[in-house]
Amino acid sequence: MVETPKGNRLHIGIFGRVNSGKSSLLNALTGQELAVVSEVPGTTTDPVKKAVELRGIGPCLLIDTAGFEDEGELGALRLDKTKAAASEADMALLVVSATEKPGEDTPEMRWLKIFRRRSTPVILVLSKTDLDAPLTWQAKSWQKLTGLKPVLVSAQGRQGLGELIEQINRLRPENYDLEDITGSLTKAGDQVLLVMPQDIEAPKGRLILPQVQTIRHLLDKGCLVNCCKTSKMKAMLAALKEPPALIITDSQAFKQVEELCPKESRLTSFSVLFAGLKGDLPFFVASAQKLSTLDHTARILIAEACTHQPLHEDIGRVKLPRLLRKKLGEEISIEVVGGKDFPADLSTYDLIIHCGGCMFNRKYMLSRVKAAKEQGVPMTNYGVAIAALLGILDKVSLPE
Ligand SMILES: Nc1nc2c(ncn2[C@@H]2O[C@H](COP(=O)(O)OP(=O)(O)OP(=O)(O)O)[C@@H](O)[C@H]2O)c(=O)[nH]1
Ligand SMILES: [Mg+2]
Repeated sequence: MVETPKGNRLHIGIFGRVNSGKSSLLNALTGQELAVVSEVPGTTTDPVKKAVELRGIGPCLLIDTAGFEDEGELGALRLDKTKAAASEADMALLVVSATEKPGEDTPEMRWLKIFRRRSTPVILVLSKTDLDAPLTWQAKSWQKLTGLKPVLVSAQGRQGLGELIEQINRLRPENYDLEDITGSLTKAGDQVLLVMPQDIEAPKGRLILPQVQTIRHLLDKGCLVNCCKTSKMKAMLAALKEPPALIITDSQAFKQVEELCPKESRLTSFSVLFAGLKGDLPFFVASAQKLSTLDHTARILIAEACTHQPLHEDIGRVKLPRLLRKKLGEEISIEVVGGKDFPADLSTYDLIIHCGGCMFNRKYMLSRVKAAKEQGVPMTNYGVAIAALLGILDKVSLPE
């Protein structure tokens, strides 16, 4: 039997305070006593990784971690390992015991921010629900604080595990392996250069998912793939015999890369390519071009799939409004909606800007596109709108 390579397994990290029931959850999910459980806080010291085939999920790698809030020098070392596990996780189960009080100033809230910064999907698990605790109130309080509806689980009573598996399936990052990410922009044998700034947002020791998926896609397509950081682009171009057919970079590095881009090469960005995977790219681009016709009287709807609490430098609530106000004027009207709250009447808006929709499937995104089209309202998405606001959209090559 050929083993599923580790890299192709869904990496599910289990995080939470010491003694919150993380190891017990791993055992309950697998139905085996794989991790040591005890009432002594700090039982798990190093991340425990188990490659398992979970019923209803498929091949995954479960990562049990040392709890947060560990004291002492050893604690700092453990914390580093937990952080490394966090950057490896495709999704995170954030476990909070029903015996703990919800609150803004809790380790869970701090870790949630870390996961969100990395765009890691999080499932909040309220554990030990067999114990005497005001569960309904607890669940509501956590939901209010995090925007996430907790899944109620008792590892001991084996309750709530089915619901948890359902949530994992609903939130698991979509596998784009079969999608033609670069579409008409590449063909077998083409030389493609990826210029990838590795900034502080990039997880330590890893590439972010869109970069990994793009590389895999190009390899499968039979392209000749080269990668470098922005600072090495000049040296890379000099080392190549011919200019690459396509150069792909990040929106933030676009201007710099464009200056060095040979005239024979086409240029595009990761966010625009991924914008095209979910949604209607030609419509999104045409709609974003409307930005140049709007002024200070504009009414803009920003729609987010997630219902999470606004974070500092959140794209939908901070970055995008800032760019929009800078371009159109401080007094423009911006309305932000989250989750499934999408107004039925869109006719009062001049433009809709939707998030990438990683929480929605393509079908659902397209139903919103259809509603916008039917009401004659332009709709674009974050990646395309940002490219337009930065003045680079007309320089981006688009796949057909
Ligand atoms: N009643 C009840 N107790 C539980 C449940 N899950 C875990 N416990 C108990 O909680 C204690 C801690 O459980 P662990 O699974 O070791 O917790 P952990 O989060 O891995 O702890 P550390 O590794 O120390 O960070 C143990 O005494 C478990 O028996 C549950 O569903 N119900
Ligand atoms: Mg443990």
